[in-house]
Amino acid sequence: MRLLTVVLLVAGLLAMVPTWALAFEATFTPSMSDLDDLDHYCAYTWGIDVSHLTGMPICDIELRIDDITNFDDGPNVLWIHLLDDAPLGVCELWDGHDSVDEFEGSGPLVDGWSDTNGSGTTDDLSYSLSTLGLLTTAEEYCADGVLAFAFDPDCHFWNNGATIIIDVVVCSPVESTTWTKIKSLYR
Ligand SMILES: [Ca+2]
Ligand SMILES: [Ca+2]
Ligand SMILES: [Ca+2]
Ligand SMILES: [Ca+2]
Repeated sequence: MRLLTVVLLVAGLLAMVPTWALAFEATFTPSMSDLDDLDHYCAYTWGIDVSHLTGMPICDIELRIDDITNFDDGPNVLWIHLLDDAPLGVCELWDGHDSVDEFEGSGPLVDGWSDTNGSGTTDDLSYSLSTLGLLTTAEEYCADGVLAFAFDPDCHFWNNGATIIIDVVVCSPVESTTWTKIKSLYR
Protein backbone atom coordinates (compact mmCIF):
# COMPACT_ATOMS: atom_id res chain seq x y z
CA MET A 1 0.00 0.00 0.00
CA ARG A 2 2.83 2.39 0.87
CA LEU A 3 4.61 1.56 -2.38
CA LEU A 4 1.48 2.23 -4.41
CA THR A 5 0.99 5.56 -2.66
CA VAL A 6 4.57 6.64 -3.43
CA VAL A 7 4.23 5.60 -7.06
CA LEU A 8 0.99 7.52 -7.45
CA LEU A 9 2.49 10.60 -5.80
CA VAL A 10 5.53 10.55 -8.08
CA ALA A 11 3.38 9.98 -11.12
CA GLY A 12 1.14 12.85 -10.09
CA LEU A 13 4.06 15.20 -9.58
CA LEU A 14 5.66 14.29 -12.91
CA ALA A 15 2.34 14.74 -14.66
CA MET A 16 2.40 18.35 -13.46
CA VAL A 17 5.77 18.98 -15.11
CA PRO A 18 5.14 20.23 -18.64
CA THR A 19 7.12 18.83 -21.53
CA TRP A 20 9.86 21.35 -22.11
CA ALA A 21 10.73 22.76 -25.48
CA LEU A 22 13.98 24.49 -26.29
CA ALA A 23 14.15 26.90 -29.22
CA PHE A 24 17.46 27.70 -30.85
CA GLU A 25 18.84 29.25 -34.01
CA ALA A 26 21.07 27.50 -36.51
CA THR A 27 23.06 30.10 -38.47
CA PHE A 28 24.69 29.51 -41.85
CA THR A 29 27.03 31.77 -43.80
CA PRO A 30 28.41 31.03 -47.28
CA SER A 31 32.07 30.31 -47.99
CA MET A 32 32.13 33.53 -50.07
CA SER A 33 30.45 35.61 -47.38
CA ASP A 34 29.22 38.32 -49.79
CA LEU A 35 28.48 35.86 -52.62
CA ASP A 36 31.29 37.52 -54.58
CA ASP A 37 29.41 40.84 -54.41
CA LEU A 38 26.69 39.37 -56.62
CA ASP A 39 28.29 39.97 -60.00
CA HIS A 40 25.96 40.87 -62.89
CA TYR A 41 27.68 38.38 -65.20
CA CYS A 42 26.92 35.49 -62.86
CA ALA A 43 24.19 33.58 -61.03
CA TYR A 44 24.72 31.72 -57.77
CA THR A 45 23.39 28.71 -55.90
CA TRP A 46 24.01 28.16 -52.20
CA GLY A 47 23.32 24.68 -50.87
CA ILE A 48 23.33 24.19 -47.10
CA ASP A 49 23.57 20.96 -45.11
CA VAL A 50 20.62 20.84 -42.71
CA SER A 51 20.84 17.11 -41.98
CA HIS A 52 21.54 17.75 -38.28
CA LEU A 53 18.13 19.45 -38.01
CA THR A 54 16.16 16.55 -39.49
CA GLY A 55 13.01 15.78 -37.48
CA MET A 56 13.05 19.02 -35.51
CA PRO A 57 10.07 21.34 -35.95
CA ILE A 58 11.14 24.47 -37.85
CA CYS A 59 9.52 27.73 -36.73
CA ASP A 60 11.00 29.94 -39.42
CA ILE A 61 13.82 30.29 -41.92
CA GLU A 62 15.20 33.76 -42.54
CA LEU A 63 17.51 34.94 -45.30
CA ARG A 64 19.43 38.16 -44.66
CA ILE A 65 21.69 40.20 -46.92
CA ASP A 66 23.42 43.08 -45.16
CA ASP A 67 24.30 46.52 -46.55
CA ILE A 68 23.35 45.78 -50.13
CA THR A 69 23.33 48.41 -52.87
CA ASN A 70 23.53 48.47 -56.65
CA PHE A 71 26.90 49.59 -58.06
CA ASP A 72 25.27 52.44 -60.01
CA ASP A 73 21.89 54.18 -60.27
CA GLY A 74 20.67 52.29 -63.36
CA PRO A 75 17.91 49.67 -63.70
CA ASN A 76 18.61 46.59 -61.64
CA VAL A 77 17.02 43.47 -60.20
CA LEU A 78 18.18 40.71 -57.87
CA TRP A 79 16.22 37.49 -58.35
CA ILE A 80 16.13 35.22 -55.29
CA HIS A 81 14.66 31.71 -55.29
CA LEU A 82 14.25 28.87 -52.83
CA LEU A 83 15.52 25.54 -54.18
CA ASP A 84 15.09 21.94 -53.10
CA ASP A 85 18.62 20.99 -54.02
CA ALA A 86 21.99 22.40 -55.08
CA PRO A 87 25.59 21.37 -54.52
CA LEU A 88 26.68 22.16 -50.98
CA GLY A 89 28.41 25.53 -50.70
CA VAL A 90 28.36 28.35 -53.25
CA CYS A 91 28.42 27.71 -56.99
CA GLU A 92 29.02 30.64 -59.33
CA LEU A 93 27.47 30.23 -62.80
CA TRP A 94 27.96 32.40 -65.92
CA ASP A 95 24.78 34.02 -67.27
CA GLY A 96 26.48 36.45 -69.63
CA HIS A 97 25.18 39.72 -68.20
CA ASP A 98 21.64 39.04 -69.41
CA SER A 99 18.45 40.41 -67.87
CA VAL A 100 16.65 37.06 -67.56
CA ASP A 101 15.88 35.36 -64.24
CA GLU A 102 18.17 32.34 -64.49
CA PHE A 103 16.17 30.30 -61.94
CA GLU A 104 12.61 30.99 -63.14
CA GLY A 105 10.64 27.76 -62.69
CA SER A 106 13.37 26.12 -60.59
CA GLY A 107 11.79 26.91 -57.22
CA PRO A 108 9.53 29.45 -55.49
CA LEU A 109 10.44 33.10 -56.01
CA VAL A 110 11.49 34.74 -52.75
CA ASP A 111 11.90 38.21 -54.27
CA GLY A 112 12.77 40.18 -57.35
CA TRP A 113 14.34 43.05 -55.47
CA SER A 114 15.38 46.35 -57.02
CA ASP A 115 17.53 49.05 -55.48
CA THR A 116 15.58 52.29 -55.82
CA ASN A 117 17.51 54.57 -53.46
CA GLY A 118 20.75 54.98 -55.40
CA SER A 119 24.16 53.40 -55.14
CA GLY A 120 25.20 55.59 -52.19
CA THR A 121 22.54 54.17 -49.85
CA THR A 122 22.56 50.59 -48.59
CA ASP A 123 19.70 48.37 -47.42
CA ASP A 124 19.47 45.35 -45.13
CA LEU A 125 17.31 42.72 -46.80
CA SER A 126 15.45 40.22 -44.62
CA TYR A 127 13.11 37.50 -45.84
CA SER A 128 11.08 35.34 -43.44
CA LEU A 129 9.89 32.21 -45.27
CA SER A 130 7.09 31.92 -42.71
CA THR A 131 5.85 35.41 -43.55
CA LEU A 132 6.15 34.66 -47.27
CA GLY A 133 4.09 31.47 -46.90
CA LEU A 134 7.03 29.31 -48.00
CA LEU A 135 7.84 27.56 -44.70
CA THR A 136 5.96 24.33 -45.46
CA THR A 137 7.70 24.08 -48.83
CA ALA A 138 11.05 24.77 -47.18
CA GLU A 139 10.43 22.06 -44.56
CA GLU A 140 9.72 19.58 -47.36
CA TYR A 141 12.93 20.66 -49.09
CA CYS A 142 14.87 20.15 -45.82
CA ALA A 143 13.66 16.55 -45.41
CA ASP A 144 16.57 15.11 -47.42
CA GLY A 145 19.11 17.17 -45.46
CA VAL A 146 19.76 19.86 -48.09
CA LEU A 147 18.13 23.27 -48.54
CA ALA A 148 19.27 25.78 -51.14
CA PHE A 149 18.82 29.36 -52.25
CA ALA A 150 19.59 30.80 -55.67
CA PHE A 151 20.52 34.35 -56.64
CA ASP A 152 20.65 35.95 -60.06
CA PRO A 153 21.91 39.51 -59.79
CA ASP A 154 21.06 41.34 -62.98
CA CYS A 155 23.25 44.22 -62.08
CA HIS A 156 26.16 44.26 -59.65
CA PHE A 157 25.27 44.42 -55.96
CA TRP A 158 27.84 45.36 -53.34
CA ASN A 159 26.97 43.85 -49.98
CA ASN A 160 28.44 42.85 -46.61
CA GLY A 161 27.32 39.26 -46.39
CA ALA A 162 24.44 36.81 -46.59
CA THR A 163 23.13 34.74 -43.69
CA ILE A 164 20.49 32.05 -43.29
CA ILE A 165 18.96 31.57 -39.85
CA ILE A 166 16.82 28.52 -39.11
CA ASP A 167 14.71 28.64 -35.93
CA VAL A 168 14.07 25.13 -34.61
CA VAL A 169 12.45 23.64 -31.51
CA VAL A 170 13.75 20.66 -29.55
CA CYS A 171 11.09 18.90 -27.44
CA SER A 172 11.68 16.91 -24.23
CA PRO A 173 10.83 13.19 -24.32
CA VAL A 174 9.81 13.36 -20.59
CA GLU A 175 6.12 12.49 -20.98
CA SER A 176 6.63 9.41 -23.10
CA THR A 177 9.19 7.90 -20.74
CA THR A 178 7.75 8.90 -17.34
CA TRP A 179 5.74 5.79 -16.56
CA THR A 180 8.52 3.45 -17.75
CA LYS A 181 10.98 5.23 -15.46
CA ILE A 182 8.65 4.99 -12.44
CA LYS A 183 8.16 1.26 -12.91
CA SER A 184 11.88 0.64 -13.30
CA LEU A 185 12.54 2.33 -9.94
CA TYR A 186 10.41 -0.21 -8.07
CA ARG A 187 11.40 -3.45 -9.76
CA1 LIG B 1 23.31 37.66 -63.48
CA1 LIG C 1 21.07 51.56 -52.80
CA1 LIG D 1 20.32 36.81 -65.43
CA1 LIG E 1 16.30 19.21 -50.36
